[in-house]
Order: sequence, then C-alpha cells, then structure tokens
Amino acid sequence: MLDPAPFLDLLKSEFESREEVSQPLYKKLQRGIRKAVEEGLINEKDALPSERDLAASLGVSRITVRRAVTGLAESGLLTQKRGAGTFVSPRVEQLLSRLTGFTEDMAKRGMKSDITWLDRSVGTASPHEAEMLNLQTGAKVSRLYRIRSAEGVAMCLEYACLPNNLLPDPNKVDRSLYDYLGKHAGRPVRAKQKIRAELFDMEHAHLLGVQTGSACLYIERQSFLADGTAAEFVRSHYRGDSYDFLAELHL
Ligand code: 16G
Repeated sequence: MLDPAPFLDLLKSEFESREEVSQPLYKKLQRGIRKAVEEGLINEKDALPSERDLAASLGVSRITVRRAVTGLAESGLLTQKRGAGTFVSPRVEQLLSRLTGFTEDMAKRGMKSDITWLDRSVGTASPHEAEMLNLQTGAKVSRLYRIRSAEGVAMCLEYACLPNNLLPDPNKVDRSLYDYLGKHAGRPVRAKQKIRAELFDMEHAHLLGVQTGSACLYIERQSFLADGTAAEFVRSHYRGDSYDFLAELHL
C-alpha cells in the first residue's frame, strides 16, 4: 500500500521549487511524479491517489491532475486500469546471460503474469522458420502467438514456432511453454538472441495498447535442447518503455 505522505510532500516541494516558475502546473506535477517513481516512493503495485484526492491535497484543479496523469500514461510511465485506478507501469530488468522464460521471470519478481492467446495452431514451416529450426521446408510446426502481460499491463507480443514433434498439440500449452517442454521434450539449455530497435506499426501497437510509432525492442530467439536440437524460433515485440536488458561484460 502506498504511504501517501512522502509522495505528496515530494509533489508539493516540486510546486514550490523556484526553478522554471513559468512552467505550467501540470508539467511540475509530471516532474514530481517522475521523481517519485525514480526514488521508489511509488511502484507498480501502488495505485496513485484518486484525481479528486490529488487535486484537493495539492490545491490544484482536477483538470491539471488529469492533464498530468494522461500525459504520463501516454508516455508509458503510468497505466490507467479501468475501475482500479492509475498505477506505475511495470519496468523489468532482464539479465541477458540467463536463459529463462517469461512466466518464470515475472514470478521471480513477484509479478503476476497473464496471457492473451492470439493463435495456437499447427502448420507448415516457412523457408526461414525451417532454416532457424533445422527442418526441411514444409515440415510440420506448431505455432503459439500471444500477448504477455505483467500486473495487468501488456508487455510484449510473442510469436513462437516449434518443430511439431516437440509440441504435437499447441493447445496443451496452458501458461508456460518452458514448463511444458520441461515435462516432455526437455527445457532449452542454450539460446541465440538478436535484439534491434524498431517502432511499433499500427497492428502491433493496437494489440499492445500503445501508440503507433512508439519505441519497440524486436527480439528473435533461437533455443536449443541439451542434445543440440533446435527447439523454438521466437519473434517478440517488447514495449521499449518497459524493458532494460542487462549484460555483464568481462575482460
Ligand atoms: C521468453 C522468451 C521466449 C520463450 C518464453 C517462454 C525472450 C526474448 N523470449 O519470453 O523465447 O518462448 O519466454 O515463456 O526472452 P513461458 O515459459 O512463460 O511460456
């Protein structure tokens, strides 16, 4: 639960700051909320005080509060959840040296993960998929396409393609693909990953509820089982404002 006192004190001190006296109030409020997030006074589990309470405590109009909050939601810092309030958007730091799955990653951080299924089907491998999975073109593959969320916020779109013999019925994957593989074919133990910056196109932006043209991290992962079998080829589009990928470098 958010202790509102230090949070409100920080916002008040932003209003009183002498710098940029001419800056509109909603901008000062935005700066204060950003600072409160950076300093850990509010995190993704806490709902911000209501618009009415914030306006009353700070002595500003509700329009000012709404303008500040809407702007921060558009930039991705805050998430407005219908009926539940306004929250700090989850931000995830992921180590690039560990081969983990989404469900496991979120559970380790104490975050609740969710899936919206867009497709679970069996088909034939495209030439590129066949190459990535060391299969013959036209071989049978299983496909999983899903929106992955953390704490109710859509974080990424993930399209996975696997040799059909490793996953004969994609509908058997209920939540975690890596859990399923762990119980059947074996968990991937090695992966190659390619990351590049992109901008969200209209279709992907719509699915994630972000603005078309906002920052996206495009990731391709090719994973292998202990015996060297290529187990999955995954294309993911991550919200650029929600992920920090961390690599440790050695001499
Ligand atoms: C991660 C992996 C993805 C894997 C999935 C399994 C990246 C870029 N991708 O999202 O390759 O298929 O986890 O997650 O990290 P699951 O076990 O929760 O289904």
